[in-house]
Amino acid sequence: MVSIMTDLHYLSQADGAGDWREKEAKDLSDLVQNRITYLQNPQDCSKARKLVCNINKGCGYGCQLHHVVYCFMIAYGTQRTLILESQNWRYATGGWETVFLPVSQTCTERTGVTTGHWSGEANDKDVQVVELPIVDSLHPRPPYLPLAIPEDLAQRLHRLHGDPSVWWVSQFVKYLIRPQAWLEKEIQDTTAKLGFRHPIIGVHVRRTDKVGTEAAFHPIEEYMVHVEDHFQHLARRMLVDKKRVYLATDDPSLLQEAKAKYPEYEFISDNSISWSAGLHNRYTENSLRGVILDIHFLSQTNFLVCTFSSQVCRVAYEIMQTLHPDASSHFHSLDDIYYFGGQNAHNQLAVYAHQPRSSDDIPLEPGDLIGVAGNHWDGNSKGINRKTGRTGLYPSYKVKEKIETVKYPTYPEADKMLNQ
Ligand SMILES: Nc1nc2c(ncn2[C@@H]2O[C@H](COP(=O)(O)OP(=O)(O)OP(=O)(O)O)[C@@H](O)[C@H]2O)c(=O)[nH]1
Ligand SMILES: [Mg+2]
Repeated sequence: MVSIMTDLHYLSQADGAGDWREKEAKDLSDLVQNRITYLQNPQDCSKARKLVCNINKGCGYGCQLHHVVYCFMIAYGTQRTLILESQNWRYATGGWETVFLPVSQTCTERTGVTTGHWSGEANDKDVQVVELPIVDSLHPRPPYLPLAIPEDLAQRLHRLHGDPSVWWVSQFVKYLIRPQAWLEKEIQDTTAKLGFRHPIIGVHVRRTDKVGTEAAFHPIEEYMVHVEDHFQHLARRMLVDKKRVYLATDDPSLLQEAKAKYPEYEFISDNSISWSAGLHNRYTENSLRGVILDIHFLSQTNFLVCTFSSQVCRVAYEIMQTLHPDASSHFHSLDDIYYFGGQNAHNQLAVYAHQPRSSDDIPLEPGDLIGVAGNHWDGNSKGINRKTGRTGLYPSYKVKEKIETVKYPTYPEADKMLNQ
């Protein structure tokens, strides 16, 4: 398996295909970033159509960032400038701009001639300022939601990336998290202070309030099996001078435990960040700095081992996509498959027939539509066959992803500026 993966890696670089991928990834990202920049900086803010999004969803940083991403995707889909309200943010009363650049240079006021709550793109046509609720109470639901991708980029994305849906999400994250100067410097200083260097594998261990309620407890040993596996994989194509692990966790006792149990590894981690991540200190500016740094370093690793039930790791995985042409396979999740909270159905298409091997299995016929619920990471996935209505297990290799495309508006004015 490892040798096939290594061959595939080298094949992907052969014949200049690697250079093509690098350029195509950059071109696509530039295209989308430029469109977002165009949308966010209307010449006359008083006339601009706006979508208002308040960051203060009652949840953690990863969840709130995804909430803003969801707003942004609908803003892009309805061609409205996103107005981000973030006063009295639970992490920083000063708001979003205490850490990140404002989402617009020219238009941050929500004022307008008419204002209304979201009631669907067509109904809101003549309303200048539309307020968006959290995705959980969104009605009607527009087509502009993950995991769909825009039709005008679909072909290129399928050619470039192993998971175009994540790539699309990652473009909004990329724009949103452009750091303020102090944060940029903080990231550089911390990189040096911690001795963050490649190759390195990122491990995120989500504990405290998550365990037993929303996710199961996973001992460090479970993560390290995959860390060791992947270092063997890396060693076939690069020099692994030292097995470095970037450890991010909200459990401050874990670093000592990991060091004691795995002396042949170098654990890079700031224990004071873990202390600041506990529920009692969580909603503070110091903790915000910590989680931003942890996510930054996780995204910079060669490979991520974590639980995708946590938005912290899903954000890191998304950012990782903006740093490589295709990092869709650079992770191992101990629990969920990738998802976006509030997403539309995640479907797959059966490509091979399947006869049940036991009562846990469901039959498949080529062409059947399967709503996937999860991957058991043992060769099987669980889901519902939408044709037969039966729920159960099936071999993961017998299906392929069905990626929905949505007709998003195009941005010819923005694209023209890019080509000049
Ligand atoms: N610095 C740091 N903070 C963390 C870490 N894990 C969790 N946290 C904190 O706990 C919060 C968890 O809330 P969310 O970001 O919504 O993520 P989650 O709880 O894992 O996922 P959901 O329950 O699905 O929202 C984070 O935003 C951080 O504030 C970690 O590894 N490092
Ligand atoms: Mg949470």
